[in-house]
Amino acid sequence: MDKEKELAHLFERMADMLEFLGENHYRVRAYRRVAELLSQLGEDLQELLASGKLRQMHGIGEATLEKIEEYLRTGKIKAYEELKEKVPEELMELLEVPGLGVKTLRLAYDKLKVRSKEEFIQAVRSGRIAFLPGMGDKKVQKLMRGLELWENSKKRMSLIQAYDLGKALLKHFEPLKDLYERAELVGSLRRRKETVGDIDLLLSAKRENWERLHQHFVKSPCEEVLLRGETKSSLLTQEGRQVDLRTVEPEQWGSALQYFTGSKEHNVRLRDMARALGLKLSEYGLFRADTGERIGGREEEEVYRLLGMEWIPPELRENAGEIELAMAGALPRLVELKDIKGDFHMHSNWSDGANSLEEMVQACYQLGYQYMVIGDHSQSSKVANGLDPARYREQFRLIERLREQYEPLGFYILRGCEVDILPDGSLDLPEGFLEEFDFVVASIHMKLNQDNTYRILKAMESPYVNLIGHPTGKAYGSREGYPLQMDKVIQVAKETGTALELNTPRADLSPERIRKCVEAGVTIAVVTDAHSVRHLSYMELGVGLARRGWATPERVLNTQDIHGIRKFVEMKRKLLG
Ligand code: DGT
Ligand code: CA
Ligand code: CA
Ligand code: ZN
Repeated sequence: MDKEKELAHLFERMADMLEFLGENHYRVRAYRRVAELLSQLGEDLQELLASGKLRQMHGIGEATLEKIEEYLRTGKIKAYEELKEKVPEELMELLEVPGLGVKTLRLAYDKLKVRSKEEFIQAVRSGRIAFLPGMGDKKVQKLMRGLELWENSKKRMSLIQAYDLGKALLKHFEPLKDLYERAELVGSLRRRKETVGDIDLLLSAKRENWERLHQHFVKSPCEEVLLRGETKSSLLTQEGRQVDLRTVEPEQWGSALQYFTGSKEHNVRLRDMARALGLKLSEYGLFRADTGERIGGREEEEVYRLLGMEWIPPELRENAGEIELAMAGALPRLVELKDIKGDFHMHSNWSDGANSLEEMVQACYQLGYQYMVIGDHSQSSKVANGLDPARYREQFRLIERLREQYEPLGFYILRGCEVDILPDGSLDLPEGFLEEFDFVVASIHMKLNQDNTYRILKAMESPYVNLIGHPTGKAYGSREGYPLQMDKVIQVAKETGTALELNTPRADLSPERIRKCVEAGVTIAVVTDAHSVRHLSYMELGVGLARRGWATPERVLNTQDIHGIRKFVEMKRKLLG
């Protein structure tokens, strides 16, 4: 599909450039129409060309056909190359800025001698843009906001942000559920990538309903509608995030789901394999290359099966060895949300959480867990209202009372803490006191700019530390994490029977590092680090991140029942005590 896309983009660009040059608007419109047609063909371009169907499409004239053929033959379009000599192409990128049109751009070019993106942004920020005719205060402000949104949209969002946005989108479509068969968030969000560029929603529906679905989509609260088509629409949310909607026929569901889930690398590999089998795979289905006969595509499993492999979980689709294993029927059984029996890291309003301990307990129980560890901060974390031993003891009494209520229901509340690892590697609570907890998480919260390997190694030597919280110090969006000798951490974690944390909101522990832990036989714990009841439900994303690291149930502490957890704690105490 790549050629069609590139071509659509070229025609759109040419339309912009022609408009910029003051070309008559019928001609400009004709180019835009071609771009739109190309971006939603519904069939392979080469085939449409060969069969003569393209020629018959309304809006495709001789000159256009020539350009398309020229591009397919040479990879270039001469008319486009010529336009590029007359118009600074990079200025055209600015047309993505909400509220900025060709007219303003042209004025800035003529009157302010703006020749590049940077110069334009500079002209807006410095206020020079206000000298253009017709540029009132309101318009300048709108442009400033537009630029901000645009720059924001170039940044990637966190998995959690994307998930929340995606869920809201699915909800937006619920009232229309009679108009479509299936709906799924696809792209990097379905693959549970730790950062997401844009949100992709796929709907399968009868063709006669597409129009209404797209209509409903562009009516959702948004900043700007970027594209409104028959198969694809895009919009920019009020936070400046792009959302794409695609509609397909019910019988295309499987192949479209496969295609739009990606990754691109995985798809390219898969298409090559199809070709080697004499088949052709696209978002429209799986076809015989010679006769064009359609042999499948309604279900995703079917697509993989017809290519001679097991269905591959979306989190693994990065062309990182998963295809070979799927061919051999040897994919690992990955951890799943339904394997998860508890959460080890969360905060209540005893420290910096938003909800009471009672509320956190109730929420965990309702999630169907068998146990939970409450882990409020220790005393050194002053900003987080950390607890000293006296307050922890007070909390223990409350836990005692709650246990009377919950244990008969088969739900276990473990006394825990998130104890600070101090700069010298010692712990923020005395060993004698740590012994009173059922489960201890130890984390670094200060001096984040140095190699902190020694602190983590020392903390793991304590018989009472069961889990190293956010071991790499990574915080989404703000910090990359401190230098860390991961191999040493893995080795000592294994020797001491200490688990390493996969912290969901921070996406701490990259897939590569999880894979290393899994291979080394180190236990990881997936936690939500919830600071409110709502955060607890992000466990699903934590599990997704673990799956991206090929984590199997045996390697994930949360898959063990309460006896397993107690044994895990006891073993370490015996080993090092
Ligand atoms: P993102 O949005 O940057 O986090 O990453 P994705 O993977 O969601 O990428 P996106 O939104 O551009 O496209 C969604 C999926 O559609 C992508 O994972 C694979 C498929 N796709 C998009 N463009 C192409 C393409 O040019 N070639 C192939 N083979 N697949 C594509
Ligand atoms: Ca995407
Ligand atoms: Ca997209
Ligand atoms: Zn922490």
